[in-house]
Amino acid sequence: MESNVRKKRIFSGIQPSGELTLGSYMGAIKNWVALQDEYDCVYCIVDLHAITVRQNPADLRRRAMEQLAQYIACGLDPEKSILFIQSHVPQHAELSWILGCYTQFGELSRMTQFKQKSQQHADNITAGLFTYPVLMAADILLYQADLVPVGEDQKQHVELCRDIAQRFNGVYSETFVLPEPFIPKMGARIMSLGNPMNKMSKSDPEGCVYLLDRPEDIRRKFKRAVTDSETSVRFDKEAKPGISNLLTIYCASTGKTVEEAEAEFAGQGYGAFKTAVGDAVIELMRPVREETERLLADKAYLESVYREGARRAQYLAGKTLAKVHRKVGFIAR
Ligand code: ATP
Ligand code: LTN
Repeated sequence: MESNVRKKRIFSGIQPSGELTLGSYMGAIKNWVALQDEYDCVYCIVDLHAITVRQNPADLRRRAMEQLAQYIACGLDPEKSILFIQSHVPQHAELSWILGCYTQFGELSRMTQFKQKSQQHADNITAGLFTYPVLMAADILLYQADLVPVGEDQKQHVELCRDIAQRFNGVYSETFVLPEPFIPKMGARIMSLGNPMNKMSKSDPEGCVYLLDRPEDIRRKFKRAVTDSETSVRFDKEAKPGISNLLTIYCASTGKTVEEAEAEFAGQGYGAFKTAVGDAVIELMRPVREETERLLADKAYLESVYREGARRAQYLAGKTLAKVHRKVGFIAR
């Protein structure tokens, strides 16, 4: 009765398509760390996904390594969780092909991220960009994940994954666990500092804070953050998107509630508030940056982590893929 005793499984991943940001930290990684003790966690660096838009090979390689160091520096523990690089586990691409044959063209056409990215990269709308969510479904289903901790923007993809799994199970009997998105209450959607109507994203250097930014850069970015023409620090997403975003960041950094933060800055004006938010983020990120730098100097250790991670991931992924081959009607190897 293995299924009754096993801890629930978590899977999540981030593309090494840019430097990690405060958005990816607060929307995803922070949660990943908190879940490590209670769940059986598998965390991936999804480099196959990254090449759905053009990447410079040297940058991609460097960023994948940096991302692994950052995962560990943020508190992911390779002794507790499986940390690995997607292209090291061939079962992801293999299952992705099979699942693509159980996914409708219409479903993929409706994906918001595809619509956005195909506008951003209008000269290079590849089949890979279109089938991106199928590969993501393969990531999740290979590990029979129960929960997928992600930011709000990835909810639609996890729901599609669930639909594909349900369809496959319906045709061939129970094969995949149906996963659910797990979205944080505070920090699900961190907005750009330059334009609080847009999501904070890696590809917008001034609007976003990178985990490896120096304190002086962080301070400058918060000083320049777009606010509004009032003076009161009050949470109101519609009327005050900039201030509300800063409050979200402040609370997610300090653990304070919105009410506590509003009271703290009552009557103080925006200048003092922005400085305090910047300082809170600087203190939050300082140990992460220092530990990342230390780890990057120890390549042998990082290599041992991703090798061991790939070995453990392949074992789990291989079991699911064999089951899928059997169900679909392939001859056993
Ligand atoms: P890109 O700009 O290349 O699309 P990104 O910065 O939007 O990348 P990823 O790094 O691919 O996002 O996202 C990693 C994880 O962090 C995902 O789970 C995503 O939901 C979450 N995330 C990313 N940006 C934010 C944000 N601004 N607020 C909350 N969560 C976010
Ligand atoms: N699509 C996600 C990254 C991603 C992912 C996954 C997240 C790829 N595979 C599996 C959770 C589970 C993104 O763009 N942030």
